[in-house]
Amino acid sequence: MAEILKSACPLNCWDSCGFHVTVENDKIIKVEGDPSHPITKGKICGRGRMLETRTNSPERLLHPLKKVNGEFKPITWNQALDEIAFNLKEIKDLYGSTAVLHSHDYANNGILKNLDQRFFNGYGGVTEIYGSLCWGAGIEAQKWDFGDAYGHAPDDVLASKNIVVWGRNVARTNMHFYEKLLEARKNGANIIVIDPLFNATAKIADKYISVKPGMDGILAAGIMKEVLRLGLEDREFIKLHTQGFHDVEKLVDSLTIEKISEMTEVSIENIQMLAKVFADRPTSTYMGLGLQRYKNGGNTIRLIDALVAVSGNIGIHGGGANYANLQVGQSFDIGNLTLSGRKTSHRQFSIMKQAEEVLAAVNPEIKMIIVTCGNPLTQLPDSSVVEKAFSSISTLVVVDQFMTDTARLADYILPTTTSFEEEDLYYSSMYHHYVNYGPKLVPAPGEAKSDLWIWTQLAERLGFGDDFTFSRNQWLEMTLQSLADKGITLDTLKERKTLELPVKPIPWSDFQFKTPSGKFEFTATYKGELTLAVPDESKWSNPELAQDFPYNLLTIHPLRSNHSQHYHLFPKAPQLKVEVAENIAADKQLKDGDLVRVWNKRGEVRGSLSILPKAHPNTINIDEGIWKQFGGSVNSLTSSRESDNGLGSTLYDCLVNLEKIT
Ligand SMILES: Nc1nc2c(c(=O)[nH]1)N[C@H]1C(S)=C(S)[C@@H](COP(=O)(O)OP(=O)(O)OC[C@H]3O[C@@H](n4cnc5c(=O)[nH]c(N)nc54)[C@H](O)[C@@H]3O)O[C@H]1N2
Ligand SMILES: Nc1nc2c(c(=O)[nH]1)N[C@H]1C(S)=C(S)[C@@H](COP(=O)(O)OP(=O)(O)OC[C@H]3O[C@@H](n4cnc5c(=O)[nH]c(N)nc54)[C@H](O)[C@@H]3O)O[C@H]1N2
Ligand code: SF4
Ligand SMILES: [Mo]
Repeated sequence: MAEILKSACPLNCWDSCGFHVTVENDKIIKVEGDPSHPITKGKICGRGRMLETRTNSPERLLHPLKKVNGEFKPITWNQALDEIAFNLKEIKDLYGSTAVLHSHDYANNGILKNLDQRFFNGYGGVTEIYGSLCWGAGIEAQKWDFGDAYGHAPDDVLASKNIVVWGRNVARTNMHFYEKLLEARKNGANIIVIDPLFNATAKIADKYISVKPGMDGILAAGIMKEVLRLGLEDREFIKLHTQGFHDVEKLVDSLTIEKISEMTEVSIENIQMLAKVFADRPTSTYMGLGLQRYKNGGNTIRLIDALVAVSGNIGIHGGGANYANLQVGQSFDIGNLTLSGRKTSHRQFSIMKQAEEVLAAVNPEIKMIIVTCGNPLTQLPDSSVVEKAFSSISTLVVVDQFMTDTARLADYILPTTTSFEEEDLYYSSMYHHYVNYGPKLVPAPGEAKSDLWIWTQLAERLGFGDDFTFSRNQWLEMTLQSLADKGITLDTLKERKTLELPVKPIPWSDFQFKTPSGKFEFTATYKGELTLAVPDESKWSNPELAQDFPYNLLTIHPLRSNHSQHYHLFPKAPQLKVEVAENIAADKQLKDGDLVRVWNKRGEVRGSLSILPKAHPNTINIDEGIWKQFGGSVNSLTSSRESDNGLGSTLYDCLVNLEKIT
């Protein structure tokens, strides 16, 4: 008989939805929204619903595989684990444990997914990756300004007079915030969207501002310049709670408003309009992650933070420089899980440049890469180098559910469970502050095993099995330890399925910042002043490059797939679509459906053209995540450079050219 059971979405997404899952005869039948979830209220997206297909797909990996003479052969778990453990032991003895690279991303938000780190720490400490393709530049920027990256509780936006959505593709990537925007609009809030693409969120805005990609920091400086010229700044907040304001005044004096308008390709009237919007408090700012994936990404977020501060919108109801909400993740005792004290060796590669680092590594060279919760071949920048690096090392182990582009390169593939086949807790530090419980609902197909089971087995073979002798219940209790006195225990969570975490709904309302000075730092204590930096690939920084490659390439997140996770499950095979601004199509006399080639010095892709109405001139978009077999990866075009503060990617800082092919 069919049963409807509660669960939660594991996908790396802003929304962290609650699910109602229909289960019949140990099989997932349907995934829907849980109407009783306090934030997501029964609505979920197609990616969530398709977790049914992901779980039941006949393409699931069912047995451990080993590549022998270029072909994958099924082997037993014992053989796979014995051989990998033997390899790990030998590598550690001969070269040291940092000859192993753990390459990962965050494809699954489950708390127990962190136990991979416990394994690698117990092993002695491997080469780890630092930084983030996703939000790294902006997180670091907010740490310099505020001391941490905290956002307002979802309902607080209903108190805003004005809402500025700055480079966040809300309708596509953050559907429950979109619902809130509709509610706020009904209440009379004024919504402004700043984005180079006229996306679905722009359609519901009162005003859409089209900006040249990568120029938002300069735009924020221009708005501040106007705020100051008109005397609309919040003098009291600046005087009592900030440090380095004088540097801001100097900075905005260094460019004329005409120059700012020329660089940002935003009219002076619109810059003046935005100054009045920010001064008309409370104005909330909701930044996306797309806008900081540039060389100048850290400065971009810092300049927007500065604008929010100068206009007096910090720490107030209906305000905020909302980017992420790290308070959520900080609620848990993740350190209890990872046991970083166990490691005795240590080396780090940046996530962006891991492929180059692998190729260049000495003392020790990389002898083995273990990939978890990531698909580096499609998701890391500059894929041709990634392919070279991941093909060059003697042992590549990939833990995944499907034969991805990365898995194809592996020497061993270990088949893992989907979220409905194991128990875990899910949360996201991107938007709301509720933790969700996800029980095991169905048995895993074939011989698929959870990531945790794999670490436990390997730890046993390597002699630190005692670190893993805990039940799921015990692991989850360990993670929730610090929350017990707030009434959040595993038992209550199992019973209620979702619980609100004790985080501040309006961060910084006490004006006690976590910076060294305790103030909001326009000039960061250790890190220096704001600068009016531009992207690496632009006519302002590299005119010759811009002559040969005149178009900005964005590779934003796809509507129907979470990165690379859903494309192969579409009923109709996806195609690579090259979306171009109207002026490009007009200049090159192209029409919808034309076959085009997009290239730069790093690589090329081919696809069919689609004209994007109202996109910023000279802008192209190709959605990311597309597998090789469907025309990908768009990352053959992107650069592995790091952002200004070293911790973010420059995925959208990318100039290309385009031509029609037959
Ligand atoms: N459907 C779907 N939803 C997702 C995901 C997915 O893969 N698919 N992934 C999830 C994850 S991991 C993340 S990180 C989030 C990301 O969520 P978002 O930040 O919303 O999405 P991105 O695709 O990273 O960024 C895209 C937005 O930034 C704009 N943009 C790009 N460059 C600039 C710029 O220079 N200035 C300005 N002002 N805007 C710019 C783009 O035009 C686009 O509207 O989405 C999550 N949700
Ligand atoms: N050009 C371009 N590139 C981008 C981006 C962009 O905007 N443009 N966005 C970047 C961003 S924001 C992000 S967050 C990254 C995401 O990059 P990734 O996290 O690498 O991408 P995903 O496709 O979500 O997932 C990777 C793999 O994890 C597997 N997986 C899912 N669940 C599990 C599990 O429980 N265990 C294990 N072992 N594996 C699992 C999936 O099957 C999939 O093959 O991509 C980045 N890359
Ligand atoms: S992908 Fe995001 S919006 Fe979709 S169901 Fe999962 S958490 Fe919700
Ligand atoms: Mo992301």
